[in-house]
Amino acid sequence: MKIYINGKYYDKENAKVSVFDHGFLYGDGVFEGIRSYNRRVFKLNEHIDRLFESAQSIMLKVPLSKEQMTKAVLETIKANKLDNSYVRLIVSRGEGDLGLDPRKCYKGPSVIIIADKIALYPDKLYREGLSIVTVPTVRNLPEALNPQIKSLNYLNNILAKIEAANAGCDEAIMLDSLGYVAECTGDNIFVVKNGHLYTPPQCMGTLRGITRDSILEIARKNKISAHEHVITRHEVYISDECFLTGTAAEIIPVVKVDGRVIGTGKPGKMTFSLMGKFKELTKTSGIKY
Ligand code: PXG
Repeated sequence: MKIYINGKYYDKENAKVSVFDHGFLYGDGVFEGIRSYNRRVFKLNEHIDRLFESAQSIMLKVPLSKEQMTKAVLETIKANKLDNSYVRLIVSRGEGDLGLDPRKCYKGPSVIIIADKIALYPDKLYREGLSIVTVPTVRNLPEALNPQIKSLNYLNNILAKIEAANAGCDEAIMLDSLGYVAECTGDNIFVVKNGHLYTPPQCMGTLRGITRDSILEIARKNKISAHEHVITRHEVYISDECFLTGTAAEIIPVVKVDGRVIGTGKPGKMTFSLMGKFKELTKTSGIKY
């Protein structure tokens, strides 16, 4: 495996950053998770744009231009000879001292690109659906640490993941501070009711997921009525279908929430149809390498 660190490639054993890097000490940095399918990087421009937006919000100057970053991602995937891949793109504040002050990170931010594979769930769960729970940890408040920022500090989501595991589940619904459904730990959530598709708006402490946007785009193209609308737990419980979207998980059906069986207890027609259309989109779009 060849890992990109600040313009050079290292083997996995030698791909190291300093323990004084503020990404490690404080989670001070930003990241993206990106997939490629059949030698095409899916929504690469959208991921690069979101990375730069996260960086802008935390006043982190990305040491590469968007064009250079795009090239570095494509070259790292090629260097690893991967036709299908999962890429982790990281920009950390860089090496500083033990204090919080990012002004002391004199060497400047580090760029790290790892191209690997990922399979979050076994195939069976994509056919049969997940059982998930609502957890006590509330999603970060937008006025504190906005969920639009994909920061290296994912403790909010990791706590929710631990609480899901404690309940015997693989994923968790996180609520916002008002008690509305925000999203899951690493995925956005959709419900289907009477043929209409609903997902929480991004103002509800919800990351504007790129897979989520792809589903809304597919819905629009296929004349499926889709709404960004506040959702309560009740509306999830009484939905006909429910599914999650994310780059790592892709589209995965949900068949049980907090012990309530969703719809028939099997993944629904709309979910399977959108899974198929999403697969098609990943095959036919994206930047070639
Ligand atoms: N919400 C959150 C909180 C995320 O972290 C998504 C939604 C989906 O966004 P995209 O743009 O990928 O459709 C994410 C991204 C994991 C893992 O191991 C998941 C993400 C990032 C890193 C790890 O599940 N999901």
